[in-house]
Amino acid sequence: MEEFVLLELMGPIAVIKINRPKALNALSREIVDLIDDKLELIKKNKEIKALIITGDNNFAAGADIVDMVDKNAKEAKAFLFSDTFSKLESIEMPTIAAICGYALGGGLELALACDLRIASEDAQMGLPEINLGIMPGAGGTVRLPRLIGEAKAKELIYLGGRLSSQEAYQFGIVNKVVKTEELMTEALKMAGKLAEKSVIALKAAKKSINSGIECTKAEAINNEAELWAALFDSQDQKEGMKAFLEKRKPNYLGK
Ligand code: DAK
Repeated sequence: MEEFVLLELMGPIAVIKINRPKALNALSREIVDLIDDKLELIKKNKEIKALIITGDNNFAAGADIVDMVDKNAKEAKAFLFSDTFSKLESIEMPTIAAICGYALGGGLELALACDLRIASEDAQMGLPEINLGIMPGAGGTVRLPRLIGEAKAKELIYLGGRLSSQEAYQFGIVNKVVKTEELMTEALKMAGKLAEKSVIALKAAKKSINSGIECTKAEAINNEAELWAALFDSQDQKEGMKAFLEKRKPNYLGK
């Protein structure tokens, strides 16, 4: 049987690959559930320090329209992607979406739930739901305006157009554009750099940034100070600062 979602472990880096090429990796209920299963496995594995999500030739051309066409409101609600995308967003380790081909609708929303996005030069991104008589419903109207601002997000969501990777870079959706054949090498290189850092410092930074967006500025500053101070009870903080003073590379243990 065809495996629609693959999980590969490469030392401290986990790679989730969506593998449904016949439908351009359209996200069926089954695929989202499989991604959820992989995220649960990753959460339990303390050796994993960074996660890459990618797709075979295409990232994902959206939620599966065949699955959705006949749904009523109640059924559409139960189709639910947001729990899995929120699980991805809040997973402790840093996450990278390695985007090739199409990342549309729910596909782009999946990438938006990642911390960082690298796109190949042939990638195309957009939220075309409006062209289907619906709107983005898995974080698109929430995460995109926070990421790139309201005006640009409204332009993309209202007009339902597609952006090239260069345009997506200019919009601030992707962090980096790379040659198509170098996408995974570059994503692994970035994940490798992340894996060399103190995992607890990275987790604290992610927590501070993610929660800071949700609360008031004063609460965020307070929260940041708590998370920052807590790092001083870690071996990694001592190692990082001693290594600097001893002019050597730090060896972080994640404690
Ligand atoms: N769903 C199902 N099948 C799809 C698909 C999709 N999203 N995208 C592509 N395919 C299938 C095509 O039907 C075709 O299948 P066959 O005809 O070969 O059987 C095959 O993939 C190849 O596609 P094309 O022949 O169309 O290929 P082209 O190169 O000509 O065009 C394209 C590629 C990506 C431009 C085009 O396929 C396209 O426009 N696809 C639809 C893109 C789209 O509209 N995506 C947004 C879907 S709506 C939720 C919240 C949110 C959502 C879901 C739930 N809840 C809160 C519960 C998300 C909604 C969406 O993402």
